[in-house]
Amino acid sequence: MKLYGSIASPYVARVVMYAKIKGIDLPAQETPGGSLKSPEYLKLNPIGKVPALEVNGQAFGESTIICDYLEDTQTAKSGLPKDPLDRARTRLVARIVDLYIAQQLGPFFRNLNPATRDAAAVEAAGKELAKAYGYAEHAMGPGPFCVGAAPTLGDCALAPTTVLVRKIIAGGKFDVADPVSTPRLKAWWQAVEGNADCNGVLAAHTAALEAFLKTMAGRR
Ligand SMILES: N[C@@H](CCC(=O)N[C@@H](CS)C(=O)NCC(=O)O)C(=O)O
Repeated sequence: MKLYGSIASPYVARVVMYAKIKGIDLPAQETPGGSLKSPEYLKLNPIGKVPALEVNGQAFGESTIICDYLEDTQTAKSGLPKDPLDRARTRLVARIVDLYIAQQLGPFFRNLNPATRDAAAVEAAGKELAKAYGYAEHAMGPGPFCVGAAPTLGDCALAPTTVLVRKIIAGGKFDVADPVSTPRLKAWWQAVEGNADCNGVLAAHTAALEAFLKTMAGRR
């Protein structure tokens, strides 16, 4: 099994963390051909995004589908809660990250430069982002993790994306409040940071993200 992509990506970090909580070491590696759009990589994953997982010469993308595959094939330790309702909750948190939180990040990335910023677009995205974190909190079960006393899929989706939101969006560049501000989300974050499987992946994700941002700043 080969996982392609950079750990700087929150989607790649999701899969690496999910593997970790299942007791599997699945480090991310460079895409074949050295880029997301190389012919070698596009042959494996025509979507041209990371992550992708290669298994016996066949590959497929989409972080949550890769997590599902790991769940189906690596059965020694589950990355999902036992109770069906709790499973629904943790999957819903991951879906909210993809459909409602991630969707609000574009306007911020497109408006990093204060001189050319579309203030209205950024303000609207900030409001929607705060609402989306509210949806995630509402989907959570009893804590301290997204659902229960151990990290599951929802944590693996929400935590790396939250690192990105805090570093790039709520870290002072924009007038956006830290999304980790309610008692439930603060307790959740503390649990994730205090968990050995999660925090190693988050540290690697944060370091890679910082290096990526430095490179981008150098190019501007
Ligand atoms: N829905 C996808 C999203 C993956 C994604 O957007 N990855 C970004 C990196 S953070 C990417 O590859 N972007 C390159 C591009 O869009 O060209 C997943 O869950 O895997």
